[in-house]
Amino acid sequence: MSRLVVVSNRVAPIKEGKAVAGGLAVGVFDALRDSGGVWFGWNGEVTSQPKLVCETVGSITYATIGLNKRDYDQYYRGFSNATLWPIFHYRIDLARYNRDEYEGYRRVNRMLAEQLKPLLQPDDVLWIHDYHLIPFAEECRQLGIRNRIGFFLHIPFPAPEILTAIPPHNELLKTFCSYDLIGFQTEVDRQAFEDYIAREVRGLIGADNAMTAYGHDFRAKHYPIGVMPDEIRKTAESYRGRRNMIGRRESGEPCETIISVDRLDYSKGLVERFGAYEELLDRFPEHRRQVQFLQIAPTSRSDVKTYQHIRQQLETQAGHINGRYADLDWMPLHYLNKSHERKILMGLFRAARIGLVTPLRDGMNLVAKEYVAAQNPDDPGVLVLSRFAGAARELSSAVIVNPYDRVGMAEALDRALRMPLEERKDRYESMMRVIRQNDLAGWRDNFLRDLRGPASRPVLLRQTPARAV
Ligand code: ADQ
Repeated sequence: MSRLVVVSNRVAPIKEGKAVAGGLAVGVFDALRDSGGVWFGWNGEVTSQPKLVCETVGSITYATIGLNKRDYDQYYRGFSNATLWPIFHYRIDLARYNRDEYEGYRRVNRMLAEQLKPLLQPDDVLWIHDYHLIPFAEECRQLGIRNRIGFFLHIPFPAPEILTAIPPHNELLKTFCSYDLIGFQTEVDRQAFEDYIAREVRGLIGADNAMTAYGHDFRAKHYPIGVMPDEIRKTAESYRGRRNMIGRRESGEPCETIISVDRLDYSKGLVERFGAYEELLDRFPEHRRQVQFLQIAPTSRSDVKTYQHIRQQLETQAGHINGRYADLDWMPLHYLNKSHERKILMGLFRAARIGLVTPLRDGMNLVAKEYVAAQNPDDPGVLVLSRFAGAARELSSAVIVNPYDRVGMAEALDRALRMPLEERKDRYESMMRVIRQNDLAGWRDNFLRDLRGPASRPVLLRQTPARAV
């Protein structure tokens, strides 16, 4: 079978057993470990003389390179994280556009394609990940690379009305169509992409997920990313460490735990979530001293301005909630910015009565699936899940909430805290069926099978007139 070459913005400094924050890193690492191959991308360092370094650990060769300061500012901090990330998460209000940054983004994609070219073998299959690398295939094609190239978007794909706020959207989407296969998390994302192709560029939409646009034939399909449920359950069962801090107050009296684990990001809805928890304590005084909320949120992108702002906001809110409600032997909110080892997280998930996952927008959200997979089947906790997480499309047996509805979320938490065992089990079993069906191996295998499969020319089904842009 042909070798797999994975390209992602960041190649995590992963050695077996090390903590990994970030869903992409977890998914890709597990996929490559099983099949072997090359993982190529940025090593996370900013340096004046970037140099490609190859290191083989187990079955994976890590080929990494640094970025110079200008590239880091324009490609990473700029166009990727201050333009694409907010807009793809429906936050036009937080986005900025700067033409130099866009040019830096294109330049780094070109440089990365040039660096990768000498490492490639003719029958390698390339799998490119996420929004930092949308033009990567186009750059490869211009260098004469003819390998199959697929792309998976881990974040949402916005509706055309939102996407067109990016001034060079047309040029950007033109490069997107150079892939042989484009994967999305949900059917909603794929449909938004199809709408753009059909309405904005008069592309052709064919049967079997085939499309033609800008003179390229490709497929676009959804592949919901999953987790490895058996491994999670085993890890969660075997973890004995700090679990005692959960489920008890300092005095030793029982206390239910609500847990949330996210990268500290405005798309994850932490501010709204803290507000909902305060509302719960306010509106349902019977839960005071009976419940604690553990929010683990390691900082990310802390040199991007909007991230500094949300961090300050959360510190103020956490101080306010604890100042208002805490007692000598009860801390209502534990707010930790530290990253944690996976086995600790899984153990904490299992011990917590509620998994509270309430992003304002999220491509999928692996924490939601991990929380469910970590539960004890005989006494499972309850997943409270935002309707705006991709995971809500699959996990419809969670308690689904709207993260903009503070009182509605407080009521959902109250309901989850009171939920009888039989209902908890029913919901858990139904979610586990889906999690098993669409696990991480399935996600990878389905994507790679389609990428390696025959390319087909699209059959015209519908073509709509172009709109004025
Ligand atoms: P992320 O936005 O990073 O990923 P998510 O899907 O929740 O979000 O993945 C986070 C992963 O990192 C989980 O596996 C979690 O266990 C781990 N993690 C989080 N906090 C941690 C901590 N403190 N310590 C250790 N590990 C931690 C992007 C998209 C998502 C999409 C994923 C995968 O934004 O929507 O689900 O990619 O495609």
